[in-house]
Amino acid sequence: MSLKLYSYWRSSASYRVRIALNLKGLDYECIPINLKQGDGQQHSAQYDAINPAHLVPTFVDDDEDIILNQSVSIIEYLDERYREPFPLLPAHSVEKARVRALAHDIACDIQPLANLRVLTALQQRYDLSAEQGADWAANWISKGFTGIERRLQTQAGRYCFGFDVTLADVCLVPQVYAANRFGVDMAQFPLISRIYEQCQTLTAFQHAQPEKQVDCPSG
Ligand SMILES: N[C@@H](CCC(=O)N[C@@H](CS)C(=O)NCC(=O)O)C(=O)O
Repeated sequence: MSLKLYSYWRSSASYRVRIALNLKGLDYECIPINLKQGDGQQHSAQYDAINPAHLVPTFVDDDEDIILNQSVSIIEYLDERYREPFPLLPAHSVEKARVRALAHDIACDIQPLANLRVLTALQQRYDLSAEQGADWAANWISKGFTGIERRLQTQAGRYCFGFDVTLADVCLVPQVYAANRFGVDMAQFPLISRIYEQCQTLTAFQHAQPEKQVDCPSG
């Protein structure tokens, strides 16, 4: 198979790309990178050769000799390459910028604060407990979701933007998964919760769920 995704079942950034690959109807090989095994397989010499940032996901297209990191860039690449019938970014420049902004609210301003290496550093350098680490993550997710919930009040339809799935929904769903994991009270965010539930009715989102992945311990 020419398309490969180096992924970790519980990684929200990997989850975004899995959803996009499914929405585009693309068959791909999932290569698990266990972030928790030993010192973390993301730091192995083998993985370093394809992703020196030591983060998942990494997308590989052997036929095209392409190796890409950064989930949002990977999704935008897939969307340009396989645009129809379900484009993930609107054609209009202002709408496109709004969709990207919401995606970046999540991918740039929320997720990095609750990443594994950040939580590990807080625990190792500053002696935080696992519970305090989860509280830190929940705090930043809640703050980010508060702004997103307000923004959605003026622009949401069935999904984040109107009635078509966009890059924003593809980023939102994995972040809600992480929010639940860290104990965020999602009752504070009814619109986000409704869009999350709506997306979960689609098979592309269902098949990308962490629990459905080959490397999920209980999967
Ligand atoms: N901005 C990157 C974030 C990638 C990222 O943070 N991946 C996490 C999992 S969601 C990771 O690999 N963490 C490993 C670590 O922190 O050591 C993207 O969107 O691809």
